[in-house]
Amino acid sequence: MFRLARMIHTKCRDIKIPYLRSNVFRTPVPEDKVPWTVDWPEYKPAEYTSESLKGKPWADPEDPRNLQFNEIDGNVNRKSHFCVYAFDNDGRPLNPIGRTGLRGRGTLGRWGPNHAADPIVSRIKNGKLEFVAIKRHDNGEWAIPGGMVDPGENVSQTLRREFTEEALGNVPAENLEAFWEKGTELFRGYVDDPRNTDNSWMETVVFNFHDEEGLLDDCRFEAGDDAAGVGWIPIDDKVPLYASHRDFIQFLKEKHGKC
Ligand code: RP5
Repeated sequence: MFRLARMIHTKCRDIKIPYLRSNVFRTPVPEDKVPWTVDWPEYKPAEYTSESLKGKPWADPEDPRNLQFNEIDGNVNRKSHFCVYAFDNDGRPLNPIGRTGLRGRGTLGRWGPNHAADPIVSRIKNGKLEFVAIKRHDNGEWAIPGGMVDPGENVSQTLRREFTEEALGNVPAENLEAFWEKGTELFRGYVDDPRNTDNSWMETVVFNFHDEEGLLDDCRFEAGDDAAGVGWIPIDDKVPLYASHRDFIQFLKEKHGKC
C-alpha cells in the first residue's frame, strides 16, 4: 500500500471561490497555521452546514453529542482509517489534519469521517497506462468514479456499485464477477476534498482493478446521474483531478511502472 508523504490542506483551504453551492467563503488559513498544535487564539472560522442536509436519512443530526465517535456506531463507521480523532469544545470532531477555515459540516452528511471508496479501473493501451474517469457534476472536475460507503455496506461492495452506477452503462455485471475479485489496495486514509471542514472530512479506500484481458475494451461507458462524462484518460494527462485523486493516480503509476 502507498502512503502520502505529507498531507496538507490545499483543496479544502481554497479561498478564491465560495464553498460548494453556497455564498460562504472560508476564513483564510495560512499553511503554517493548519495544524491544531499551532496556537492561534484569534482563529474564528466561518460556520456553514447546508440546509439540504436537514431531515435527510443519510445525514447525521444537527447535534453530534449522542453519536458514538471513533466507533462503529450501529451500521455507520465513525472510525478514522488512520487516527483516533479529538473534539472541540462543542463536542464536534476535529479534522485530524487541521484547520480548513470553516466550521460545521458544509455539504457532508457525517460529523467526523465520511467514508468513501475509489475504484481505479486501468489498462495499458498502445503502451500507455490509462484509467476510467468521470467528470463530476458538482464542480466539473475529472475524478475517479468513487462514492460514499452506504451504512452497512463493505468497501468492496461500494467499489463495485459506484463504478457500475457512475461509469458502466451497457456491460452486464455478471461478465465482470472475476474482474472485481482481483483488485489490489493502493491507499486508505484522508482525502483533501474541497468539501472538508474543521468538523467533517472525507476518507477513502482506493483499489486498483487492472484490465489485463481487455474485458472493457469494447465497452461504451455511460455516465450515471452523478457524472457529466466518462471515459478512459491517460495517466499523464495534464487535466486537473478532483480532491487528492492526482496522488492516487501517482500510486497507480508507481505500481505499474508505466506512463
Ligand atoms: C472524494 O469524494 C472521494 O475520493 C470519492 O471519490 C468522492 C466521494 O464523494 P461523492 O462522489 O459521492 O460526492 O473525496
